Amino acid sequence: MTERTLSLIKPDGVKRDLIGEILRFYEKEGLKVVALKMLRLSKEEAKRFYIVHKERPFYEELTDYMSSGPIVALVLEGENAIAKCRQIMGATDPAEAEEGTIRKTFALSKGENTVHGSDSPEAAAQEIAFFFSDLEILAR
Ligand code: FUP
Repeated sequence: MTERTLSLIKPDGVKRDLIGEILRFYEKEGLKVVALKMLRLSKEEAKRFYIVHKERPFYEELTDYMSSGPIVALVLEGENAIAKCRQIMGATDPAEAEEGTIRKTFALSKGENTVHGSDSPEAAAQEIAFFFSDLEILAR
């Protein structure tokens, strides 16, 4: 099934000039970039994006970090894009991520873990709409 998912290159990834390498991880596995932009989230926007984690002890730290510098938002399209993107990213904690994944290769810690990817069709739809209008998503 062709799906779309939302991925972010987080501040640590942009800061270390990993945008190109991260796009390669996705593109070489057949995920197509159908929308892409660079932006910086305000603290309030980061809190809204991660609202599902509002009760978690790391919410403040996470949203401070996510608003600390530019990020890249992208919509990826392909067969089983949601699961495939998460497989390419690897586990949240780089210490637990499989060899060859983005997080195993680049992540600095469980918090500064370089990329985000939607975890369900519902999250993907909501997260894509958070960053992009329909007009900004291109047919390929
Ligand atoms: P993931 O879906 O792999 O991005 O992971 P989660 O949705 O569980 O967590 C979202 C973000 O919260 C992670 F990317 C980093 C941050 N986080 C922490 O900082 N500490 C934790 O213990 C868990 C998550």
